Amino acid sequence: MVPVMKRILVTGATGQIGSELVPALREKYGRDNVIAAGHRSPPHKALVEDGPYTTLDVTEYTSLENIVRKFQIDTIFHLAALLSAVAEEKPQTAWEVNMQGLYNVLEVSRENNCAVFSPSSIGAFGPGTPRDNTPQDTIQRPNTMYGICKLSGELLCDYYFTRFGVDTRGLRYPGLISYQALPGGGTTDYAVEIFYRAIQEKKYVCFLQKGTVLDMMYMPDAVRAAIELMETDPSQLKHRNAFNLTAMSFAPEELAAQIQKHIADFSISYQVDPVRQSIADSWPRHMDDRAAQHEWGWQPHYNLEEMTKDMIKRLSQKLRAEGQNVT
Ligand code: AKB
Repeated sequence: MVPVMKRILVTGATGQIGSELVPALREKYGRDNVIAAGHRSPPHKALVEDGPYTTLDVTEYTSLENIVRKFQIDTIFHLAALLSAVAEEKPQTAWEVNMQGLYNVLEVSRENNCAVFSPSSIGAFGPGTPRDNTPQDTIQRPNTMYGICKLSGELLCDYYFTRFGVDTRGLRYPGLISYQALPGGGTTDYAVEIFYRAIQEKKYVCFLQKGTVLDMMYMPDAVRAAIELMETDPSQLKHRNAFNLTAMSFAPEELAAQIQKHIADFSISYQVDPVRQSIADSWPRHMDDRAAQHEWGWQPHYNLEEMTKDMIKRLSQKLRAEGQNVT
């Protein structure tokens, strides 16, 4: 039976994915049925004006439980987490937020009969994983705190499904590119920063070296994937936590070349950050996402060319509307 989401909680709602997932869910399920929860006061007025907003620290079980009960939540999109580079700087905080937060969400969902969407990442793989056409089921020995949390999270979600019947589902997201909110602390952030610098200064200093190919996706596809997965009849799903997902793969110089088609005098140079470079070198270049295609019909809409065109257009509009400099 196709699941019905009536009352939805989105944790990490002010983050890169949340800022676009919340409006998409509100459009589909009604503004009052999607409760946005962020760790801090909302950065965009729209989050509060367009529907319910609450502050929440996901490491506090009782606060989470109170919200779930107060709003009679039946589905949680659990996005609150530290990204890879920040997690390497603060591994203890990353474990606390990423693992305790997920554990609390799963426990509250077991007690209150909620379905859970929990994003995994290319970070759940490691240096021993095949980097090209990375299989759905393969070696996973991540060597970063972020990756260890993502892999443990996949396993914990599997456990809550098989042991307690909690309807857990997840995706292994590649690097995500978007114009609304900045990612803040990931290894793939360069692919967002580059657009800001290209539009505002026509030059960008990249912290990953030339030739570093990584899997990537444009945010409208990432948001649609999360909603489509949660709307799928559970009897179709074999790989619940978590599906490989991809849309495009490129190295920094390939993205720069696409940008140059729109901003001819844009230039890229390189100043490598060894921490983020070594994280990137342990991640897949291109995942095999046939399980997602076969089990729930996944298809991306944006490739590198289409994403670049749309990003430049929409980010330029956004920056102009904010009164910021656009060259
Ligand atoms: C990061 O770079 O940490 C994230 C990810 C790929 O999970 N964008």
